[in-house]
Amino acid sequence: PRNPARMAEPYYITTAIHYPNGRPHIGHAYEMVAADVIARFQRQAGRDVLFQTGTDEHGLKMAQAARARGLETRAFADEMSSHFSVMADRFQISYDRFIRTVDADHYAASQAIWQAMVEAGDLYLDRYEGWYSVRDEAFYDEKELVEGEGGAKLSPQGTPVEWTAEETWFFRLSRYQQPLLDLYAANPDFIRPESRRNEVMRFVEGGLSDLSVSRTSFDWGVPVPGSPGHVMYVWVDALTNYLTGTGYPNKDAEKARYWPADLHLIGKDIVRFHAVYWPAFLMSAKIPLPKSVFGHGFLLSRGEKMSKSLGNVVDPMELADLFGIDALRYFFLREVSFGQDGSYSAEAIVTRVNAELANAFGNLAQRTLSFIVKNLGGALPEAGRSDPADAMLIEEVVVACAGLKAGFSDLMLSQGIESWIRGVYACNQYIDVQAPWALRKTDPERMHAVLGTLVRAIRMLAIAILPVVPDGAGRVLDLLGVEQRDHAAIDDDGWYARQSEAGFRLDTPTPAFPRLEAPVEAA
Ligand code: ME8
Repeated sequence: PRNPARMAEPYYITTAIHYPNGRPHIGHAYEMVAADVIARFQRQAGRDVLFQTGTDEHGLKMAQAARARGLETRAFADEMSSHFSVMADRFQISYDRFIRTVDADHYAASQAIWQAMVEAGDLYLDRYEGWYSVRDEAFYDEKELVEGEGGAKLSPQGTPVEWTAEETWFFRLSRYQQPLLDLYAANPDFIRPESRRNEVMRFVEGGLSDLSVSRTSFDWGVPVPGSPGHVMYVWVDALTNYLTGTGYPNKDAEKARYWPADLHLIGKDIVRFHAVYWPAFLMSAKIPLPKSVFGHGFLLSRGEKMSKSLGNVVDPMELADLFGIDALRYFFLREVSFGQDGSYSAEAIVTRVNAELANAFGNLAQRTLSFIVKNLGGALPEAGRSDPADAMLIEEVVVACAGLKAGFSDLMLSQGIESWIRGVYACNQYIDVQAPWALRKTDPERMHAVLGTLVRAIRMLAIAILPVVPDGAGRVLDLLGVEQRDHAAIDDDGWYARQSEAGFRLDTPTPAFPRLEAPVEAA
């Protein structure tokens, strides 16, 4: 049987897999939401999407966090990972797989890529002596370290480092300097945004040392095949999660067609791992490279980096209780220019969401639909005497939705939404100028045309914004009786005729985007 989804072009998108050494924070929610919006948008555009997110559960950081709580590491990982999957579900993240690095198929994939790197002659045993940051799970060169208070040595990320000396396997990263530089030169979009690309190129141009890729001082990790006492360096197995999701090493796996990934969406602090180590591992293992890596910015609470020590971590689940999911999703993508850092506060969320979602779009839908229910008994207005203003509005809305599409295709998410909101504002201007309520007695024929135009515009705008606010936009489409299969069809105007012919009637609407109240204690 022909399955249409199988014929569509695959699109594989991943988030970073998150360390569940603590509860999820707003940065984790932000990353998942951004990836989810892109995944939903690509599905709507007809791509056959595979979307993976999950948790990164090995490494010293996890082992230490478990020990600090007096728990067995696996039990701790099970419990903490579930907070991330619960959060993903709460935020309407439409992932196809929530991967855990303790999953059996992930062990198989990690050991297979290891074996392939052995076969390439890229792994050798030696003694590692150098600096390690447990917080970053990263090795640093002496020359990269910075001085902290009291002369303490810190990583460039400002985290403590400790001297480590042990026998480990090394990966011949030094071999890949030129191939990596060639990769960046040939594929300007491999690393985005531009600022991150420049950073990575400078780092690689500065020379690459071989990388320590196994540990012997603890055992919480994927065992190195044929090398008792060694577990893989957590980043080797973590990065491999992207391959695990496509059934690697089984080339005939159901999901093998999704590799290479189209987009690894990650934060700016881990671009080096994804744009240097990962392509080098893959080149060594003779596996095709992902098409692009995008390093998004950080979400900061009133401009400060969130951290447990600063005591300003805000639980995303609490924010969800306060504001609702659509509001947070909209705020994250609208407020922050994607790729740059952004700041959030309760006031900023309330202001943005009320102005654009509740007042501009929500109210447009609410007043138009309730007017139709009250004055036309809910029947979709039949064509009335049209006016050039009607065609002009539809044109403005078409352009606004096309702008969203162009922005989203290019990962310019906030610019895409900005284009969309211009279409909403155009509708509000139109409704004020045309004043359908005044036409009710004086010119009902013209009133019909105005309401009909608005219904068409609202349908298009709701479809366009669906990837961002699936609940509210879905509710508007439900009210209009737009079926699921038409949720991708922005310019299908046959819909309107079909609905009218079928005698469809609107029900009394309730607001799809409620106004928010500023919470006192969260300010
Ligand atoms: O780095 N704002 O996990 P992680 C936005 N396990 N994004 C943020 C953020 C913030 N304030 N804080 C963190 C890891 N992030 C590894 C990844 S991938 C094979 C392994 C982002 O839990 C961060 O940049 O520390 C990263 O992309 C993700 O959250 C998980 O961070």
